[in-house]
Amino acid sequence: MTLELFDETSAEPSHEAITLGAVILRGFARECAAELLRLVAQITDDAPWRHMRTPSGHRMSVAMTNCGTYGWLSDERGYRYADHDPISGRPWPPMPKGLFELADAAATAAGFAGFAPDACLINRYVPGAKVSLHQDLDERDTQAPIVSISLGIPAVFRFGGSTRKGPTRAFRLIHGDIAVWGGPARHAYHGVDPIPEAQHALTGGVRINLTLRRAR
Ligand code: MD3
Ligand code: FE
Repeated sequence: MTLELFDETSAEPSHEAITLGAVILRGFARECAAELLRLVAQITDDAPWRHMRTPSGHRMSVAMTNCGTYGWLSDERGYRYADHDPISGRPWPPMPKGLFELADAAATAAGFAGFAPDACLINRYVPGAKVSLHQDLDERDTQAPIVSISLGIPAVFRFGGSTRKGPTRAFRLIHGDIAVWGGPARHAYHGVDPIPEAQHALTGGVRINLTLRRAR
């Protein structure tokens, strides 16, 4: 395992290549982070945080919601995208234009011009919450990348290969980082280690991650 070390106070945005098709754009969302958190608060007024259940019945430690035309769901029927929030019966809140444009700009900076996300899964982590190693396989468009925006307290993100076993590399994702995952990295196994206790001026003791996707 390698833990990528860097200076958290570094002001300079930078590109950090992970593997072919994957890059971390350090600080790409730092300046608009407060605005993004306001947008998340508006979204969760309409489509509140909820802990979904895995198809096997386990409650996920991460709370989730969505915005965009499609939202990702997990329940006893499996994993899928749906155009309505099953709690309210209404369409998911629309994807804010600024969020769409930020994701498109990040994708372009990573070499994926023309990204047009139609779904945004929003994850909320409290200390101890985690996401086990998994692949993102529910999106129909496998050419499009996934753009991930990290806000609030840090996480250790784990990146593996095309099988669940085998080595993983760990990367620390902090407030304002954007990661783009496409091409050969698109179907790699990945996860998030249990989040350590921390405080952030804008989010308190939580981490928010937004993943923008082309679902259909
Ligand atoms: C690498 N979220 O929502 S974001 C997920 O931090 C998810 O909340 C994590 O995994 C989080 O599915 C990780 C980074 C990420 C997202 C999708 C990927 C990395 C990826 C898809 C393929 C490869
Ligand atoms: Fe994922």
